[in-house]
Amino acid sequence: MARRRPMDYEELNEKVKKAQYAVRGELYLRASELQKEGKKIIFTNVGNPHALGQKPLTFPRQVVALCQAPFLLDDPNVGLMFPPDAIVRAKRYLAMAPGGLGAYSDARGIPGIRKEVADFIHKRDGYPSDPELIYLTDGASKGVMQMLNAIIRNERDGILVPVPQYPLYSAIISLFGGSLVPYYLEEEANWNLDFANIRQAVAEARSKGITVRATVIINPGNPTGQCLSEANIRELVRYCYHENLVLLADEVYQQNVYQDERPFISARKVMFDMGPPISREVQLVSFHTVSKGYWGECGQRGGYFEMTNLPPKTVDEIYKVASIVLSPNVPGQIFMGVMVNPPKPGDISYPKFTAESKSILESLRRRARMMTDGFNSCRNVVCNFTEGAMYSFPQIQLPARAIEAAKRAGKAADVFYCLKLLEATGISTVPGSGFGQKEGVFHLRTTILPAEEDFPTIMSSFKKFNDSFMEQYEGYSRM
Ligand code: DCS
Repeated sequence: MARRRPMDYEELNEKVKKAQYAVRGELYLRASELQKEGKKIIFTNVGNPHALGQKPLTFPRQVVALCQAPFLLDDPNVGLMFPPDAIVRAKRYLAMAPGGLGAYSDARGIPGIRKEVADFIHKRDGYPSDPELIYLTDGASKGVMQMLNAIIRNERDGILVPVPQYPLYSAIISLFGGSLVPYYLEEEANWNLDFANIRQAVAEARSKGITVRATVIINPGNPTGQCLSEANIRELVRYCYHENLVLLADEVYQQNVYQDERPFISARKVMFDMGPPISREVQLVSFHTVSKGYWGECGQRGGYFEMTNLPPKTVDEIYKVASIVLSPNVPGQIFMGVMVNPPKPGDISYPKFTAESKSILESLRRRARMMTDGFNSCRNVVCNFTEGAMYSFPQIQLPARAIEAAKRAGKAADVFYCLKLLEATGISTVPGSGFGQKEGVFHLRTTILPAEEDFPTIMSSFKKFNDSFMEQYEGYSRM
């Protein structure tokens, strides 16, 4: 028998094999196959706005284009192609980045851009922010990875994660060999935090010998789309204080808010508003990105995290680990700089920038509404309104016969439903089980990102499929 080699499947790191990431899982793979066979697929499995036709904002692309091709700045016609404020901004970034975009930057990111981020946070929250505690990253994902890497020591270290959750968290906790401690969000209360659930989750974990060290919040929520109230966040911060937990605040959807009662409020502002001792004690790391909002620049991989109340020696260790991979990508850093410091009133590019961003955000708001209403008009489907983020997460109430049919097919019931939906309509979604859901309750996640003009067709094709699926399995059950 041939000997096993180190990278044969059987010999791989078990943690790698165990990690799961449903956003690009079975449904996505099947959708890709069908696409190769020539079927038209609507990829609503990933929050990837440009892939579904969203146009990039003009100003940041102009700035980055000039930084990428600095020889254009010496062209006598540059003023015919680029507005003067983009030219000024590109020159400023180039002056901040010795060697330009082709050189590694500091592992924490370009200091001048970290200062822009600190100014943005100060203005947003009303409390000054220190650029030394802000690290730029290749998207928020890398920041989350760095933090969980620093926190998780062994399998007894637990991280409280909301369920349903964005599977980045479960996957990374698996990769680093920690324990995920799930706390359920309350679907009937529009996916709000329920502290009885949190306390129970922590007590249960502790009884198994797990040290709960951190809690994650995703606000606005993915996949659940809720915007947390200030009171809810305050209670969570207080809980972190009492239970000695690091708070990891995933706030990548802070621009994506589609209701007016609860505007976005950062965990950091809530914590500082609470005053000492909490504001000086609770260790908080907040994450942001250029991938979401009305930017949607997912492929540029720009992000940052800000650390609050982490001691200098810890910050140094995180710097050291960031240094091992040298530097976050530099164009992504420039996108972040422009995102936190966009054109201001009076700038030449301001009217265009505002018109473009407003139009994207208003359309997302309309799409959030159309999608929720569309789902709620379907048989056996109930859906909370997408208050924020980019997703709709309807509950699909599957008849017993459908659940049995899924079992016979060797599939989880929601996977079975989503596969049938894909085959019938070309709509590629993610089954709720990829995010976690209560036993016996089924969901799917779709983005609200398809082009607005395609919505009526998509929703009616969904309804047609769903209602006849329900008809088939309910009718069958009456036989
Ligand atoms: N945090 C949350 C809550 C996210 O939804 C995502 C991306 C990220 C972090 C990481 O984004 P970046 O690394 O690009 O900054 N969301 C994925 C999703 O659910 N669909 O598409 C991407």
